[in-house]
Amino acid sequence: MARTSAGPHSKWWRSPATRALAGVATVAATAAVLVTAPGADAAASTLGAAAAQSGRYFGTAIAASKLGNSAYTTIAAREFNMVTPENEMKPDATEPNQNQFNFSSGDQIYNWAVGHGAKVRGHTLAWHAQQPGWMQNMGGSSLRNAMINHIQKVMAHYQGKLAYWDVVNEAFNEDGSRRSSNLQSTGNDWIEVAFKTARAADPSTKLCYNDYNIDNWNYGKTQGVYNMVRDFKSRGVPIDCVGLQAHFTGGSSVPSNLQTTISSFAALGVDVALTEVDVTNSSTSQYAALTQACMNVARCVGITVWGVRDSDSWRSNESPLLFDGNGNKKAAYNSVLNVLNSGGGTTTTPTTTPTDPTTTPTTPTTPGGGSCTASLSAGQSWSDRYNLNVSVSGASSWTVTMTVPSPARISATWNINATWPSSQVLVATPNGNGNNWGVTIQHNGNWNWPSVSCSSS
Ligand code: 9MR
Repeated sequence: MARTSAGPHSKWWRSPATRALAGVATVAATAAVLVTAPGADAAASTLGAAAAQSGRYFGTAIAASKLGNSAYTTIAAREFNMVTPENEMKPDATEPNQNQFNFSSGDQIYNWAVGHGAKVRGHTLAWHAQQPGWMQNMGGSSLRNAMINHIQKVMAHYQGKLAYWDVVNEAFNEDGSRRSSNLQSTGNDWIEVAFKTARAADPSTKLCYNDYNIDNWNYGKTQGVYNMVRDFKSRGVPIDCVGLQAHFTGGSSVPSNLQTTISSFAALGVDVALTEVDVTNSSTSQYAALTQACMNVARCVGITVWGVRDSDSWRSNESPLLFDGNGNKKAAYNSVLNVLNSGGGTTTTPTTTPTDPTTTPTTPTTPGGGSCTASLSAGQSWSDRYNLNVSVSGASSWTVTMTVPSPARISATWNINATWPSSQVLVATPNGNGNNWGVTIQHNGNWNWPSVSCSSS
């Protein structure tokens, strides 16, 4: 069955810059230009549509228990195009007994979201809180193994379906040191083990670290997380995104250097998102400021508010969301919508064009007396990624090994059984549905096609 993780039907992915460039196939390839974000499009009337004008999403946390409430679902379906399950994909929900999994509530939210044209952000796989009772009492290698098994099984269930996964949540102290927890006590490498496990379990989804109080660039915790991400990037530990929860409630407020924090993380080569936004009494200026900070950084991919109406908030006494308890739009709603509609300031967009690469790395081989050929042809391309179609001929039982040139990586596959010896190497075998299949490749600046070899048996 064909599938992509973020295919052409995505309603938030393609930016106006991408659309503009798509018809200009011969722009010089390597320079970067400053592209003024939109303003030309007519103003959009929902948060999701307004964010989509710049290729971003606008999301909310959804609770499965409220999906029967039509006042709630009417707003949620109309306004948001990214959904985070508020509690339903957390370890206590998905693995209530060891190695016995329950995806009913998580699936309910997933199905509701995709049924309403939204994507889903998985939240969360490894966390010191909301662990099931059996896990809370564990330590050492048995906990390490249980964490690995949890990540593998939960990600397998949602394989190819989620846009992002919060792999690790809230693992740092306020001073930038690691938070002590049973997971931390299994060894300082537990976070990178979690990310490596996650990449192998589902290479099609983006893997995020998520935390609160990492919005202020001058704060110890922000620096601690930044240093971890920088270290992971330098050592090739897979990480694709950082989530700033951005809870500006409980006494905190939007720092003036929020944009510096976002752009500093982005400069490490990760997506950045504001993942759990709420603001005490819905200050219009603070909502506008946080939205503008995201809009001003090309790689700030979206904003999620932590609930639909004030009455849905975990801090409802602070009335921190964009709709009141009766479902009316608040002043902060309009301030966010206006910023989304007026576009960012000036964003840097690479102009490497989606021209078709010129190499033709079809590599027939004849091991074991058999023979097969894997032929590549260009599929759709976007500013950040492209599809390749693969057609195998000469054998019905084959193994194709595909190696993408660093720093490109394969982010989705369809119509094959896939294994991943490394994040750069895909081994494909037939899934019983013919010999035509494909991949999506995040080029990360390298448009050269992968090399392939085919062996038959
Ligand atoms: O909103 C969630 C609330 O319903 C739960 O009771 C709580 C339990 O820990 O988790 C809340 O969501 C948290 C999120 O998962 C991680 N960041 C902080 C959020 C607010 O506490």
